[in-house]
Amino acid sequence: FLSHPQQLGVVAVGFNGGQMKKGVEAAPMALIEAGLLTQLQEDLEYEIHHDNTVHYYENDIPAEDPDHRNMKKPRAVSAVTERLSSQVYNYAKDGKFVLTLGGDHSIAIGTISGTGKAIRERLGREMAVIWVDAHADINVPEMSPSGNIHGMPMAFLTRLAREERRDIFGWLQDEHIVNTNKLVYIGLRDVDRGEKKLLREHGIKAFSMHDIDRYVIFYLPSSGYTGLPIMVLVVLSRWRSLISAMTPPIHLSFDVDALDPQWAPSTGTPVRGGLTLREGDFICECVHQTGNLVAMDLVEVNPSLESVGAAETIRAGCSLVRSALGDTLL
Ligand code: 6HN
Ligand code: MN
Ligand code: MN
Ligand code: MN
Repeated sequence: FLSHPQQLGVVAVGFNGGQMKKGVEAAPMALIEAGLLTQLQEDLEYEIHHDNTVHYYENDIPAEDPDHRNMKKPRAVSAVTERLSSQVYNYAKDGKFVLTLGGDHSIAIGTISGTGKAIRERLGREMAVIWVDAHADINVPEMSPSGNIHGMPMAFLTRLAREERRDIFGWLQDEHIVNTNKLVYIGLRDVDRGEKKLLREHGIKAFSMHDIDRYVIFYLPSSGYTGLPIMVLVVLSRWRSLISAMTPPIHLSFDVDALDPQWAPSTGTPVRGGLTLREGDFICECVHQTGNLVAMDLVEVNPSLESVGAAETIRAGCSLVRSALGDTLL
């Protein structure tokens, strides 16, 4: 029942408070207007559960929100992600696949805590997280160069960062937490010094762009086809039935800035040297083929940046989601 659940819960999160640039809150509407949900319903035959609302969480955002431990807008991000966590949980506890359209990447504190809790209750298992991003987003507040919480979600989700105050992520309980040995990164190329140290110290698995280039070169046939970057995922998809019993349920958190700015220019923190759209789609297809994907976030599309590239970035985002939801074969 983990493989390709046909029930799809959609949460549209118009939140930008995890970083400083306006515009990322408009992404869910832009993705929906581009036809994403219609495609999932009509082409991929999902039954979609959605409240037809983009949530801005105005009533959860406090008027006063001074910095705390170097974090900007900590109470706003905490309140919004706490609310989002229960929205996601409510879909996931019924066995629905949960698709969350962000919003900046701070919202992953809500989505991953929500699915993590539901999977523990339903299946008695720890969930794995595949984080596809140019960035590791695992800064502990004190070591963040920016104070922007979208660079910190994995730190709170793994408890490498902890805060007792209930209104600043103190609501995160054991059932929400991700084990560092259940986290894998793909696409990293802009990792802060403190983050590198954490990844090393905790032995967190990561496929950097270097690893992707290495496997692409290794597998590159003379035709110039640039598929097959992620050996491990390919292996997973080959022995699906054997491996799926051993593979944990997977939450895929996809930051569109994992793609090269050539394919996704409209994003708040673009970094050159990224994935091609085809490589991004291929990763999503392989994750889908494990049969164990239970949730996906698509974040950091900002249609107001790089106006010429906005439509292209939105199209890329739609393509990634379709790939993760099984739009692979003819
Ligand atoms: N994102 N590592 C930088 C920071 O400010 O902590 C950039 C974070 C980017 C976060 O793209 O989701
Ligand atoms: Mn919604
Ligand atoms: Mn990023
Ligand atoms: Mn990110």
